[in-house]
Amino acid sequence: MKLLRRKEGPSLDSRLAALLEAAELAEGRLPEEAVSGARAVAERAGVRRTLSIDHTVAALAGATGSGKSSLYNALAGTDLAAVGVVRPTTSAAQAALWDGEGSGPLLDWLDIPQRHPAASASGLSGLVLLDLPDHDSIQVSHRLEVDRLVELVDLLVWVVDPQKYADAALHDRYLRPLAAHRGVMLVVLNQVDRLPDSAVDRCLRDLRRLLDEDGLAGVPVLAVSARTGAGLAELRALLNDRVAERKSWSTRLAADITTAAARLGAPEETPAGQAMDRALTAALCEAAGVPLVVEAVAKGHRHRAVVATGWPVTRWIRKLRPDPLRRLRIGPMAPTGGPMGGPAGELPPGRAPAAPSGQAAGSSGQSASGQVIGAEVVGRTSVPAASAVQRARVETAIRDVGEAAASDLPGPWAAAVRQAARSRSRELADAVDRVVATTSARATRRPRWWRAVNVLQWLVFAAMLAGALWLGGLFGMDYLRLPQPPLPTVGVVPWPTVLLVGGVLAGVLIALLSRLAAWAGGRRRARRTARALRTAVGQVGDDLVLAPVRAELDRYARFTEALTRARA
Ligand SMILES: Nc1nc2c(ncn2[C@@H]2O[C@H](COP(=O)(O)OP(=O)(O)OP(=O)(O)O)[C@@H](O)[C@H]2O)c(=O)[nH]1
Ligand SMILES: [Mg+2]
Repeated sequence: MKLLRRKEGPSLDSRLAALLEAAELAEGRLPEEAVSGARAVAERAGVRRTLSIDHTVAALAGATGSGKSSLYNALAGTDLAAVGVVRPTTSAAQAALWDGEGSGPLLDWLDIPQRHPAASASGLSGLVLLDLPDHDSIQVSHRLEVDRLVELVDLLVWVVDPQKYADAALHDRYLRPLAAHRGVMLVVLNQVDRLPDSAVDRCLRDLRRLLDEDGLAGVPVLAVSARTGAGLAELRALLNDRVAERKSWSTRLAADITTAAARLGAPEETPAGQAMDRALTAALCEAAGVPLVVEAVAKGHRHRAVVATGWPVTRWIRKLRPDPLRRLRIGPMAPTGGPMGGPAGELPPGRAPAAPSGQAAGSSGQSASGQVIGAEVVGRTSVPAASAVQRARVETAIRDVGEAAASDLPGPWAAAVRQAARSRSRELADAVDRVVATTSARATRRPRWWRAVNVLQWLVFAAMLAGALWLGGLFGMDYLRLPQPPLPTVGVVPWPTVLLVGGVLAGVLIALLSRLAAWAGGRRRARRTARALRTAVGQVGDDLVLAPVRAELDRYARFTEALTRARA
């Protein structure tokens, strides 16, 4: 008769490893008692397996007066335990040993100093039978002792009597929570000699029904009498089977793992991460002043084009005006190489706050915390700080990312995911500003044709100057009434006039054409920069918001995977 069959499946080792892994991953996410409970199970299992597995520890547990000690004596074949009329009688657990050699360390671990060899020679070799105090005791120490040992023993024999078998204390506190341990449980209805024969069956049926309701279907129930010895042979045979199998210890540990894993949660499908990055990128771009920067890229390009290719006579006027992009401290001339980091004071792109520590000390008007409002700081662009509305939009986008990712997760994990979305938001302002500075600085590269046009402008300017000087010379000679030298002409127009007027017209024309080209070029650059900025800012959002969320989702996926392995 093999009532106790261990399911084929992953080994205890791999299930234990999986449970520990799940506990580790759940650390800080799930209630501490569930996590530490799982760790305790793993630890207990680790110890139990190093102790004698040739011995099976069975505990007689039950209410006071149910007859545990009487049954213990009956099985042991000698009066080892005191049986009393004054309740409760047994106050400390004691052990009866059948071939107890080598069980010392096991009993030390169980912390049971009272050990006696059993007198009966009726098989049961390897059984360590414990007589426990009562679980429903008025003595708290009894209850604690029972609870401690119920957690450790290999086999639980619940002893009930016809009066108290339906006791709520037994069913609510012990039997139902131990439903996963039904493979290592027996229930003994003792004192059946006190019932008329017809009532025994009725009593057994009722007890069976209660046990089924507790989730303990399949747990053997035996009717015995410690006094008359009725049913004791069956009980002995059942115990003998379990002891001979030498499997109760591992079945018990497996049930412990199942219970601990269930306390950690049910493994669920990991939801697919949803892409909320579009809204986040848009909000970050707005807050970082990307539209402003893009406009400045176009204007800056035109500005520099005019300075480089404009008519030399008038281009200096343009030089007096500042470069729109450099005014934002963006570009190769801007000190972008400086220290960029530093703590961002507020949530999203409050540019301007955060002074790198180096500057914080020197400048005036800065608080001790290093917050500088409105001050220009080397290494940061001077794009105006994000407005409250823009910051709120970023916060909303971050929250949406967290909510979307957390939507299908169980409570504590959802909270962890939401927290992950926010975890690095303080770094966003700095990081976004940095990529805005570096990405848009690339738009300040000067096209090669500017240089060619510039050379051409100066050649035309030289021709114009030559014409002017030539005409000036002719004017001077005329003034001094000197004879006029012969004048070369183009058609009827003299050469110096051609040079002067042609130079002016050509210079202005070249400047106008260049301006047209620069206008188109500026637009092209602005478009390209806008794209590059969206990509770069999107990457920052990905690194600082989505990546932590992905990491947490991945952690949850690994957790459920470990939990599934632990439960197998
Ligand atoms: N009629 C009858 N009386 C029994 C039987 N088993 C035990 N008793 C009596 O019930 C009383 C209690 O028995 P114990 O063995 O001390 O009960 P216990 O469960 O060890 O009680 P605690 O140590 O207080 O938890 C004693 O008077 C026993 O003689 C039985 O099978 N039939
Ligand atoms: Mg007793």
